[in-house]
Amino acid sequence: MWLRTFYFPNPNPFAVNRSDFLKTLGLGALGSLIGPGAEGAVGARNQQPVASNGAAGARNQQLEASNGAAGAGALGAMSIGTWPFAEHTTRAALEAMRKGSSALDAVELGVKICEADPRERSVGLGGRPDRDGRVTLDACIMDHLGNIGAVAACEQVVHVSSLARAVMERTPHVMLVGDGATQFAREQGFPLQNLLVPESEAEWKKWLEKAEYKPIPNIENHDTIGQLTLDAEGRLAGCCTTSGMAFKMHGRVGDSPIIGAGLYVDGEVGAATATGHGEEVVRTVGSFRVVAAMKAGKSPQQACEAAVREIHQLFVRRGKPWVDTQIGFIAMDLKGQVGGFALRPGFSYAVATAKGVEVLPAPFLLA
Ligand code: SD4
Repeated sequence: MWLRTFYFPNPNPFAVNRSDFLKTLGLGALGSLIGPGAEGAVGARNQQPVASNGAAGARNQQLEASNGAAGAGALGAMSIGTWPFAEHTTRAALEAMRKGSSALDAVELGVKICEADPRERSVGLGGRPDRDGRVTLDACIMDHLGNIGAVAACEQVVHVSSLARAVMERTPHVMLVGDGATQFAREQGFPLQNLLVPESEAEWKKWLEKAEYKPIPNIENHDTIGQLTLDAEGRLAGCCTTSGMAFKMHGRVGDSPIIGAGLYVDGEVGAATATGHGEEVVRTVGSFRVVAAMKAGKSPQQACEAAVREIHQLFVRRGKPWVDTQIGFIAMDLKGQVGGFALRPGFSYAVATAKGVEVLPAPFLLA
């Protein structure tokens, strides 16, 4: 529920930017049918961020210092993941790595916990459906050697993270989508099942009463899980898995299964993953941007912040509203330093090291 506020501080967010949002989705004509948004007001709000930067900077430094202290370069294996639910998934990944699992096995094991939990309504089983009532999942996985696999708009498969890994390891391709992904799952012996739980179906039916033709970027209680692992041998891996935006258009794919956008791993530098408004993360190749900044010398914390700032600058340059959107990144480097940063307040991430597991609030750019 808090995310509703997080993403939609305006009690009537659609009045602000519906036409812009639809234009973003290439639905400008529909946007004009619905009516223009209050772009003028949005433009004014775009001027606002500078005021809050100082505060975010201060918070950043604090967080970086504490993460530096907790940094596990010297502590062996570690894992970080988006949102508080990653407390469990990172702990599980860490325990697996302590028992000898590779970073890749551990990250898959971790996110699968979330995918299997029907109470998590934005990932795997129980994920919210699209506007047609179909649950379609997106996922990708990447290891320290640049091996990648992804599935998008995939139905009937709970563990799309494992399916993405199967694409990586058992096909000559890097991504399968829609029916092709489900067909591959069937061929590989993945169980197929209905992913729509009664709670999500009820929400969808409620949504249908108005059926506002606008994917809502997060009415979720929590969100996409992006998780990163570093094993004791210094191997990095990452996985990102989601049901995407609730009530999206059927066939819509966000950033989460797109390597470079929702996830990127450079085995010689570090790794990053994203959550939030996927269209904006795809537009800016967000996770690659974070890793590239680390490669250029920034710490994970600085790199996440730099990426968010650049993305925000692009909103401003395009004259697009940012007030109703959210983007968050987390990152980890080979030394075990971690970072997280978001466009708006409310994002948090879990860090599991030999010292324990903690959920950290991410600093943000705009209050
Ligand atoms: C998407 N990035 O599909 C995902 C979902 C998400 O906050 O993280 N929403 O756009």
